[in-house]
Amino acid sequence: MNTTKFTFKTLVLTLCLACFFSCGDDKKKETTEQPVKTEKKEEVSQPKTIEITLNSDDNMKFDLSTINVYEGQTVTLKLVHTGEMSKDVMGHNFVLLTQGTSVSEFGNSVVELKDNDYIPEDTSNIIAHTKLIGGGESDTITFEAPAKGIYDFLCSFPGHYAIMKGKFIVRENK
Ligand SMILES: [Cu+2]
Repeated sequence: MNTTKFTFKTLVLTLCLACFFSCGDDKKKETTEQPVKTEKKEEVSQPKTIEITLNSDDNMKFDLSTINVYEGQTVTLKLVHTGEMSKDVMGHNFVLLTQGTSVSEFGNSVVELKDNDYIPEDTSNIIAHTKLIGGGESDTITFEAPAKGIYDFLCSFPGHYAIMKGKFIVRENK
């Protein structure tokens, strides 16, 4: 009997030791995999609509240099002119260009188009735009966010795009 008990104890002890050493590795793996679990928390779908206010002023400036939205969102953008100058001398608009359209080339191509508020007849390079406004005025537009990517926006009043421009960033909606 004693011999049997001793053998059994030895067997249990050996198994425990074997388990202790092999389990050590598994615990390390679990620790390094933890950051993957936290990523799942960010998979919250974004709201379907987003409202953006873009201010412009008598100093020829927008108050935003980047606008962030998510793919699939309906964007309501309100352009406000907080200054007092008329649209003939300090007019502002918001023009969102398609990818691959150069801000400077577009800006230069519309300088003669005062009668059409500096918007070309062919709008194939424009995703969305407001009307041209002067001090104290505002204009609100609603459009669907384009596919994920980085787009340029500008004010197309002659000469303004040098300062009045920015990036419209569309992120993937997970
Ligand atoms: Cu402007």
